[in-house]
Amino acid sequence: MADDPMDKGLNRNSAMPSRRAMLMGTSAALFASAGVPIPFLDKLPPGMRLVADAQEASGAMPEGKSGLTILGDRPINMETPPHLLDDEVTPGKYFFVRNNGLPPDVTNVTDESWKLTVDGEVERPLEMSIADLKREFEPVTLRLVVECGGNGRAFYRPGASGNQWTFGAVGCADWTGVRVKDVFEKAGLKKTAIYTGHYGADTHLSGDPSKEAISRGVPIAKAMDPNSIIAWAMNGEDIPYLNGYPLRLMMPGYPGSCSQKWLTRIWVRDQVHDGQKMLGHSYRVPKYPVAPGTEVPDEDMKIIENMPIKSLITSPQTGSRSKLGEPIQVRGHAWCGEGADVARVDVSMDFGETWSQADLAPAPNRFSWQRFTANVTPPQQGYYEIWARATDTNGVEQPATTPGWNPHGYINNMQHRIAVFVI
Ligand SMILES: Nc1nc2c(c(=O)[nH]1)N[C@H]1C(S)=C(S)[C@@H](COP(=O)(O)O)O[C@H]1N2
Ligand SMILES: [Mo]
Repeated sequence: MADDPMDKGLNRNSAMPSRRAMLMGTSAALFASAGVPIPFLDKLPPGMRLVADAQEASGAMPEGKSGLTILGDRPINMETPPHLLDDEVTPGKYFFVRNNGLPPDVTNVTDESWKLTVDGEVERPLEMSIADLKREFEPVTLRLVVECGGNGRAFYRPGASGNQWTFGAVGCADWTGVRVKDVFEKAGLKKTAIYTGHYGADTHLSGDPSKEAISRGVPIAKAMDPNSIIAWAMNGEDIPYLNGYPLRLMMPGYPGSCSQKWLTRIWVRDQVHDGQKMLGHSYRVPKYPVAPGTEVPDEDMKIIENMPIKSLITSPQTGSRSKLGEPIQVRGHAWCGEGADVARVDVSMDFGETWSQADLAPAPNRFSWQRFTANVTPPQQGYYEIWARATDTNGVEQPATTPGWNPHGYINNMQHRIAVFVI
């Protein structure tokens, strides 16, 4: 035989997995030895592995949450399996949770009792209840993405410490609140105002009350963006407890860490905020590309601002089956930070050899994710991977594998890949 199937990992007739399959990892070996063909295997770029089956959720699910994958319980961190993010608007029960400390006691909180302070470089420091916010400013509802800066950390090599987020530290909901800008205009920003510093009511893991769990900030221009809001509702209801009830900031397009939960204070600063997790290597990446594993000095790190172009396949669920000849409808979302919009999404079923353009629904407002849909019809039975690749209006597209390595594994916007079996 001229074309030796062993070389393609399609080892139908032997109990032994082919060498190529073994080199590519256990899943390929498994499929090949079980006699499942992998029709486009010869297109799989060298060094890439087949997608492993979906992770199962484990541990006790906190009240109000469902189906999430628990990464840790002190502090509690949970990500959402991609197929549970299929809704246009992520329901509260599926919204991921990223906590740096211990959530506050909010049992007796009311709209009158919860107070927000705005102070620092302002003419008139304010202390307002949620009732005051609702009364004094125009309410707005915006559909906004929250994505953790560390989403995708699990895929960097060498790995970084911290939560091993895969794809699901992201969600998109309808948030209702008031513009930070309107509140700042009431307080009157001084000319010296250049940055914000955010504080929440959660406590440091050590229990030390003088320490913050996290206190991040943004440049004043970002805070003054009309899409930056102080929100008291998510999807028309109270914000879920673990997502910041009763009040949180939303700084969409920036790493999720800028969207302070259980918000109690915005300190307007005359310098770049130096709160907990603003300095050192926290939420920072090297100013220049570095080789994987490089130790980067603090002064060569810069603060992450806009999040990169990204997409997620939310249907079908990875590992699912479909019938030969029936088109598979591929659905998902695409989003990006400031400075660009989503221009297009393409999908591939042959390990990135060829791509077809998906339909892209318009966004209801800036910083929402956008639905994409495409049909693919695999040509024969077997194992396939569906890959999605979003491109922004600057022509920047998602990389096939991890982008530039950085010490803490931030802003990984590599393409999402799912496995499907055609039977
Ligand atoms: N008060 C407070 N706000 C916080 C955090 C926190 O630990 N405490 N985590 C931040 C981080 S790192 C992220 S990614 C988002 C996650 O929002 P979510 O838990 O609602 O999904 O909240 C941010 N706001
Ligand atoms: Mo985060």
